[in-house]
Amino acid sequence: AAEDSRVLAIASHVVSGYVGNCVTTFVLQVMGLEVSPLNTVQFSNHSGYKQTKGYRTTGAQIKELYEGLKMNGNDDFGMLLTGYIPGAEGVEVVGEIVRNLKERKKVFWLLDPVMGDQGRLYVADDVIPVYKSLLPLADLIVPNQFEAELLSGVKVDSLESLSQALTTLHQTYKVPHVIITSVTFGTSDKKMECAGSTVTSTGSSRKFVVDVSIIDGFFSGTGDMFAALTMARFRAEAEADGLLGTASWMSPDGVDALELPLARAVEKVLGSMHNVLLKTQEVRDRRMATLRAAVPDEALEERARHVRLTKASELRLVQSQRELLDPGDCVKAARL
Ligand code: PXL
Repeated sequence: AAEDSRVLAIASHVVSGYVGNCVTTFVLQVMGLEVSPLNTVQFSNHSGYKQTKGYRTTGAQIKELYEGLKMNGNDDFGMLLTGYIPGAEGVEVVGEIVRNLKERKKVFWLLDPVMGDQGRLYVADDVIPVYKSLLPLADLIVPNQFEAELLSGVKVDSLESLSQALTTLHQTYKVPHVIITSVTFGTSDKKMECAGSTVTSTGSSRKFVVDVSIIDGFFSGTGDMFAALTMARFRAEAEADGLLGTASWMSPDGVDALELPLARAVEKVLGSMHNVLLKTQEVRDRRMATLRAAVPDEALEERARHVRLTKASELRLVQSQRELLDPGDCVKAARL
């Protein structure tokens, strides 16, 4: 049904550039889904620039916007995608919204528990217990390595501990689908792992892992691109398997890990992301060559040098519509 393809996207907004809902909205629309962005912050640009202006949406303001949606019957969402929410009261309100939506109809919640990366927290400490309390409401969570460790208590430093973290996340929070999006074991700077799993009706899980090649540079918004593409691709694969009307799009018992809709979706997501990032890198390198020919790095203050590189590294989403739509077939999952 048409309304099942409407997505409520709760994440940040930037006036210039691409992170949060600026990524999610474009990606989901290109993929043919209706999206309603509810912005948790409005900043001039993302935090990678190291200088920014703007303001946060309060918990009360998020609630007010949701009340307005309900008032006009514009709350008929089939899916909910949540990303960066800066404070605990905002996360609590999002929990109330999810409960309210799920009481009335089946809604699929893809929760990106945005808390930090590479050992560093970028939300307030008190956000962690709130996310932990809400995880049992989620259908799919997409933590990065740091967030997966924080939520599971498992130190992820090998394929075995990666598999254990997936099991622990399923068992602790009763989440049917989990993807740990970017894992490095410190042994290579060329490769990372993306691992996922779905629980079966008997409670065990089937797991897969994908090798991802790292593209040099620093890109913001890649987690948001991953979540939005995963929403669109997982929905399409679940629909192909006739699972859309079922609880959490759960596959029947006995499906091989590599035949899971989640695994097929992740292969396509990572295929597209690789090609979007290659294009982004190419454009960045061309721009930087031009900029440096006019004004060499040495002629600039450190801050100006950083800002121009950060700007040149913005995701080239508008230029990558083909890459989003055509994932190629180079990325293959393996059983974990
Ligand atoms: O997901 C990346 C992101 C989201 N929202 C804001 C950000 C960033 C990354 O820099 O600054 C506001």
